[in-house]
Amino acid sequence: MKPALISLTLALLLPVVTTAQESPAPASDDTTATAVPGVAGGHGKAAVIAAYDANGDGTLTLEEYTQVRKTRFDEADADKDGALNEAEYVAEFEGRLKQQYADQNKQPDERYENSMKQASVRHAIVDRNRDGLLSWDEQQLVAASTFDRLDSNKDGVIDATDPEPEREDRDDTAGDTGDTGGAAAQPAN
Ligand SMILES: [Ca+2]
Ligand SMILES: [Ca+2]
Ligand SMILES: [Ca+2]
Repeated sequence: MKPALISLTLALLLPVVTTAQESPAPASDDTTATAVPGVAGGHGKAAVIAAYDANGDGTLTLEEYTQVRKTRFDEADADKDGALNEAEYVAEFEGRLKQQYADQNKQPDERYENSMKQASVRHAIVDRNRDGLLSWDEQQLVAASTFDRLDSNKDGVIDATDPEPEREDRDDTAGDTGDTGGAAAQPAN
């Protein structure tokens, strides 16, 4: 069983179910732990392309990335106030995590619980102005750094010609906010 393929397939099948950054974020935690040879990390470049490449040409533009994320953001915004509170953010994340576990015929385990805790931590991190709400502008800040990191040859698009970034771990959502996210993303096991 190849977690990378599974997460890719999942991402392709459920492109619009996610939101805030990060669709591939949860998958990554899992695939990272189970060691995926080809796709280091899981929410690395390939997973992100698979999740956001709207027209399926293998090239992810910033426009596509933004458009898909906006759709997901709006879907997660349950009370339609234009921002994601922690509950909305975590609920969206859990939806993806559950789907991922179901796809792999797994039951929620310790890693699941850790991932959920991380989601709450991430919300606090990406909420730059600490008003308890992840605004679209704040979301865009995170996304911009993620896109820039994955566009490692800096030609404005993410595709097969971009060398895989060296540090692609878990900062899909947390971005440059290393410390907290990093610690949380390294479960005891
Ligand atoms: Ca909201
Ligand atoms: Ca905020
Ligand atoms: Ca590129």
